[in-house]
Amino acid sequence: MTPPPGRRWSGPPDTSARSYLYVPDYLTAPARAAIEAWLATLTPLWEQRYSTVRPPPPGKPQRPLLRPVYWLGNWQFACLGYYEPPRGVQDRCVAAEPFPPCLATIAADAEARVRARFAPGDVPRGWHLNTCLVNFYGDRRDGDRWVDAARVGDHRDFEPGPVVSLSLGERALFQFVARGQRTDHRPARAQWLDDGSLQAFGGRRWKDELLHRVQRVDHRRGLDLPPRIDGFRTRRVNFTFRFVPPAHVVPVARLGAVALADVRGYVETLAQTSPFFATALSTIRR
Ligand SMILES: O=C(O)CCC(=O)C(=O)O
Repeated sequence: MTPPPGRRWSGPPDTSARSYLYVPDYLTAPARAAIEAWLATLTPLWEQRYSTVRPPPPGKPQRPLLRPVYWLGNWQFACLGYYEPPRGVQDRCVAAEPFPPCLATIAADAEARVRARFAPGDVPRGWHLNTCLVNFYGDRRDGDRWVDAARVGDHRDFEPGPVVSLSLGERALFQFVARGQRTDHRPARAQWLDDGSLQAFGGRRWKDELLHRVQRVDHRRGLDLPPRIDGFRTRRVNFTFRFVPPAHVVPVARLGAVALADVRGYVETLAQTSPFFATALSTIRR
């Protein structure tokens, strides 16, 4: 933003150049192999947008999310609403599995890169990457056709501080856009997120003023990434690392009754393959 003629700008400094990072070819071959081996052990969830045990909000039809997901650190179930401080913090972030070693190493390295580069004011006190959303992008089977579902609409990530994202598989067109901008308008910034790349962004401009989206994912390499997911073929996996203040992460057993009823079925499903959620389930069955 430029100051009005004849006036010195007294607003907050523009930190957008410092507080953005893109590292192509970030992932080494051994790190990739470890992540793919870990991915093969997962059973992602294909959540419904709203509760399946209560009616959806008026005028909002129930629908499945566009893609299967997995969360680490804490699980933000879509039916509880995503973490959105200051008001949307209670019963939104349910304690989940810790990062496996192959992702913990990357989170620690990414944190160090962010601290070394980003404007200090864009890294809140206590910020560390304790949450990860694993997004599976690909084609969904619809009867005897495959439908491309590899995109994410305009949104903000409300977790405080920088967000770091690691991409695997086909490259994705990631765009920062002004609010209300039509899809065919020029984005404020576009970045192809290549296979094995790391992106990080923080600060007012990237986190608060602009929205971001995944416009499309290439379809060039015929990839079918792990794990096997019934009715879905994955050609890109994205790991978005974030920070949720620990005080806002709640063990499943401490959820309020309504929230617990909303997520119990998901926790039962996760418990079939995740020792962490099997233990969590045993604490609510007593
Ligand atoms: O897949 C990506 O690159 C971005 C995902 C994203 O925007 C999000 O998880 O909030």
